Amino acid sequence: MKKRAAAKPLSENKHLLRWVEKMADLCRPDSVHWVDGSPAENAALCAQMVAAGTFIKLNQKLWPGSYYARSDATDVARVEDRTFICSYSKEAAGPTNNWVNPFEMRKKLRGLFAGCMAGRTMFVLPYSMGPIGSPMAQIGVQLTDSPYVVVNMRIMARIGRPVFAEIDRGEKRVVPCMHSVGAPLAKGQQDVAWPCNQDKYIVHFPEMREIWSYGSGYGGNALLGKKCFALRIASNMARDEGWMAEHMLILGVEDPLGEKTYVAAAFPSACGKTNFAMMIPPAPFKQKGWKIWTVGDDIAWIKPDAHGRLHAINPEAGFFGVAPGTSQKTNPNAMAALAKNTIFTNVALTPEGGVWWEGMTDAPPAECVDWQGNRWTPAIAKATGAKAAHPNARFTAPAAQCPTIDPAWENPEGVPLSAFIFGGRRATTMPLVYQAFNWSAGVYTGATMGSEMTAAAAGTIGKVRRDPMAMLPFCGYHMGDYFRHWISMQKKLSETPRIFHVNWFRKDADGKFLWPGFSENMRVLKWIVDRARGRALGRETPIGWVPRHADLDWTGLDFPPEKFEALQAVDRAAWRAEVIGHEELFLDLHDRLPKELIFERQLLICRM
Ligand code: TSX
Ligand code: MN
Repeated sequence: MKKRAAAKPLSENKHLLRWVEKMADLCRPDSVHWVDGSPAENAALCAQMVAAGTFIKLNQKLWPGSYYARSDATDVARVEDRTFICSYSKEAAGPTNNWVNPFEMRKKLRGLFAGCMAGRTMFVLPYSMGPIGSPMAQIGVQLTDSPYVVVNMRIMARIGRPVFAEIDRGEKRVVPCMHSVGAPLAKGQQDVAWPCNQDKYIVHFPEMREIWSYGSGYGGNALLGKKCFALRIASNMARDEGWMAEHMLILGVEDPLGEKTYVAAAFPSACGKTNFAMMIPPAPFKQKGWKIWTVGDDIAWIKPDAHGRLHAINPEAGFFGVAPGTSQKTNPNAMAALAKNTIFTNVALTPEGGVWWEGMTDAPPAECVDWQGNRWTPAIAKATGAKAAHPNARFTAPAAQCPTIDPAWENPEGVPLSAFIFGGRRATTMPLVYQAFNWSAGVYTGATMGSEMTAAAAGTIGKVRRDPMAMLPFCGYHMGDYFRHWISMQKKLSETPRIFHVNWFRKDADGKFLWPGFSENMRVLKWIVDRARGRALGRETPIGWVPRHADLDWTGLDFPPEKFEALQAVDRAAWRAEVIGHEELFLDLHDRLPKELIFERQLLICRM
């Protein structure tokens, strides 16, 4: 066997040392690098990637500390059809996950990983999801042959020496994560800017708490702490241990008395989750003393405390946000967060060495280089429809740089949750806001949520795609068991958070949005926190409690009662079709659906 360059381990943990040795023997990298997480190490990795053509250093006057990357054109998003939950039994994974027998999958992976890191460095990347030392934090070690992954994970998680120290304390189980871009280099072979493999496998072994990812260097496929660990593996841990791993933003609402109310919210993609997490109240609300604080924009780990109140942490340390559509108008706080020390992937590069994406400014630049390296001008875009940035282009930005980051965002005990908000993008049927009658009705609301397809395949426009709790691609086990776990959480709680459903996207008969959204959502959020604190009125409808026009604060916005009635209307004919849609979802999950949800559906039908 070829001799590997000697590496100085940064941990004394025997299991870790033995595993690294075993995996290096399998993957056969040229060298092994234990990641210390230092600024010097990060600078060296970035410089190495600039030399290799993976990174372009941006104009440091415009974008200090920031870099630009273009991925392979075939490696631009998560690959759901190549994502596998390899539990011992197929039934445990459920009908909405891809399942392969774990013994067969291990055999397959051993073949794929044999020699897969030839010509490359294997990084030993320790990371903590959640503040290091927090009782709610979890630890992983990712072995990866991608320096791009290391520098992104440095922003998205806590990495390096302090995590090795935590591992050596030996109090927490470590989740082993294998990752390779699947592009070994023969002796003397020239590397490409974005190595990857057309064959991709994103594999989870839920009982073993283990992740294997092959063939992709992009986002959720490769930054294994995020979707793979913090949602798919953590959802299994959470079910077994009595907590919750949710695809939710967390924000704090500060009222004029200085009291803070925290809420967690789940939305399907393309609903503006990051915008909502960093929302700025309208001017009259600001003047009165209302303020929104950001805890997280994507994932919440939620656990009952000793008094039976739910507390949440953001397991991440950064934002891996969709760039297109992000602007000073839609999200000034995100723009401030990404102004420095940020990695941009698949956006456009301007002649001054800056970045641009669709929706960033009102006027596009006169010319730039698009995400595939081609010259792009507004005229070319008009003629060919070419986008400067890929629609899934991303920024990787430190959460600490967000101007509204909550002072308690790294609180080891988390923040107390008073409400859950579910939402969807719905042109009809769903009112701006309603409050579920109780916990199980609220779980039903989350279980049946979804978005209407916009520009999807022909014939599907307007059809609702159900995405329960926004967890369909992220729950690492049977969705029916997941609903049961939600229902059962109530038994652990002295007080359940109130549950709401919102829809910023209802349209009038002419197809125009009825609600201005963005900052104006503060009016809805105020009603939500006032309801959660028992200080706002509502009206009972068949679907839940809704505000009357007079129950919202309209200072500074002309929104007539008639328009509000249209926005809040509960149309019985539309809801009849809606509950039939719920039944379709339930049929797929029937064998493991908790009876509470069947009963909730019956009650809803009876009330209508
Ligand atoms: O993020 C959005 N939010 C949440 C903000 C806190 N978006 C963007 C979604 C795409 C990712 C929204 N789009 C929101 C919203 O509340 N609402 C809408 C729909 C909308 C778009 C444009 C207008 C109004 C509504 N323009 C005018 O009224 C002028
Ligand atoms: Mn997400």
